[in-house]
Amino acid sequence: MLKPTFPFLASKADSAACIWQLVGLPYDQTSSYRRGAQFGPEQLRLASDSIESFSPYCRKDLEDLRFFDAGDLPIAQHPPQQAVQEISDYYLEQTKAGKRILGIGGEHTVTIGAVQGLVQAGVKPSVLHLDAHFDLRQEYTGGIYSHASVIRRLAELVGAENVIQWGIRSGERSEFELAETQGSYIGCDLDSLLSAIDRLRGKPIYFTLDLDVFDPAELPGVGNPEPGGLKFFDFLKIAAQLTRLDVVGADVVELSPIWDTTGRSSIFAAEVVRELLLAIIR
Ligand SMILES: [Mn+2]
Repeated sequence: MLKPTFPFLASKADSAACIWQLVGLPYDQTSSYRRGAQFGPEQLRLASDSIESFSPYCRKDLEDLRFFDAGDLPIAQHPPQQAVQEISDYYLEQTKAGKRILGIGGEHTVTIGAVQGLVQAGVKPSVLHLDAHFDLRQEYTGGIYSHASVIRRLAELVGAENVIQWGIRSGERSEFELAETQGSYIGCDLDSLLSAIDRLRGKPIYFTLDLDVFDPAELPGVGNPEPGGLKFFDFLKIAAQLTRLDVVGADVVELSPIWDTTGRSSIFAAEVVRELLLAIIR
């Protein structure tokens, strides 16, 4: 594990007492259009220094939560299968020890390792997936471990009936057809997501948030921006609803800070992580 130079805002040093940990997953070897997601964890941590630990929205403070920043898994240079395996091994070990992880990407491929580790540890979560893209390809650019085939792999791990996809507004015809056949896609309407979350109460949930689900007018620093999309204030409504769920793992992926010279995407992502931590940590 590579220790972070700048730990995420308000994370505690007393790691043994924390159930939740932040883990950086700096990986972008399968990025298909614009590389740069491997710099996401570092820039998100740096940006966290510029925001408050107190949320004016839910009126809770990160200072009151127990979590720590475990640093980065050293996977940046690995081929995809090896990166997925090392992430999976780490999640397996931590889950067996009763720990829960919020992963910071890195491209979306990292989520395969995260959920694989949970499943191998005996936790079979339902997956809640927010993204501009389906990521349902069988394989992409020559491999089955790709950020364009993540959800296809997750459906194999937990069952397609346990996957919910929201916010998608780009994909091949075959991906739309598969999503409709397996019933995973619930559209882009906020109310449909809020009621779907309500139906997930009582189950273990893995929440995976591809930042390109947001409108690139608000968050341009992603590898594959897609016009339209989620607004920050609507995300706050989603976060408020997530407080009702038993989230056993989560990730925030695809921040690619080099594509936003203003730096606002990293700050945006840091606030998303703050609101997420405040929603899911008990
Ligand atoms: Mn995406």
